[in-house]
Amino acid sequence: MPTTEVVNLYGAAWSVYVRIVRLALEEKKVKYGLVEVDVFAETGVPQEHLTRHPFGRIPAFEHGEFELYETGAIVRYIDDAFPGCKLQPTDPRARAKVNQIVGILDSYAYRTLVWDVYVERVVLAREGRLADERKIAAALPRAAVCLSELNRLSDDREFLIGGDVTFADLYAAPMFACFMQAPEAVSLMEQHEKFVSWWKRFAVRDSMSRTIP
Ligand SMILES: N[C@@H](CCC(=O)N[C@@H](CS)C(=O)NCC(=O)O)C(=O)O
Repeated sequence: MPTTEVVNLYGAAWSVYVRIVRLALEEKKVKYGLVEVDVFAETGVPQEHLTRHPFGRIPAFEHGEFELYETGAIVRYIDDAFPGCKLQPTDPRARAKVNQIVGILDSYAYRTLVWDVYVERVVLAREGRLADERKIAAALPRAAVCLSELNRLSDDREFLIGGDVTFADLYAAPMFACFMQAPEAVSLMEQHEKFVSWWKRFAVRDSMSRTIP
């Protein structure tokens, strides 16, 4: 497979899922171009983007002629197709735990931490709009379960699972980069020492600095 073919990522720098893919590319040291797509444009999702991603989401990815969408498929392809560090452990139990954490982040944490807390509390305030306090209040107990499970499942080592960076870190970090800006995060996080230590280490990683929205 020609790894020298051009890699393009279609999306927006603010997007959590785009950042997950960018982190994978950065960690694997793959050169890529980020092509801005505004899926929230007043005129709707741009028509040419719907040919790449019929569901109108970001990111979409291409490597030469090869096209993909869905973050899980994209990061697995990047890990398999390019040389460099491996982003998935080979040990079956460690690999299963990475997949479990990714599943939790995808299915439960993203909507709760990013949309229901960060967007309501931080983004709307930035835009001078009022937060939906009921939505935030309803999200906090769900956020507490996410944090307690992520803390329980994570190892007390350099990364969430084991001594090497994995998809678990790459999925969690962009979500926590948002969530940690909400004042509510402070009290929720303080009970989860292992997870807080991980965040402090991972937040200052080079790949994180190079992908700041
Ligand atoms: N299942 C998709 C989810 C991607 C996703 O939800 N992306 C958000 C941005 S972070 C998006 O495109 N939102 C636009 C919308 O909801 O209309 C994936 O894994 O790639």
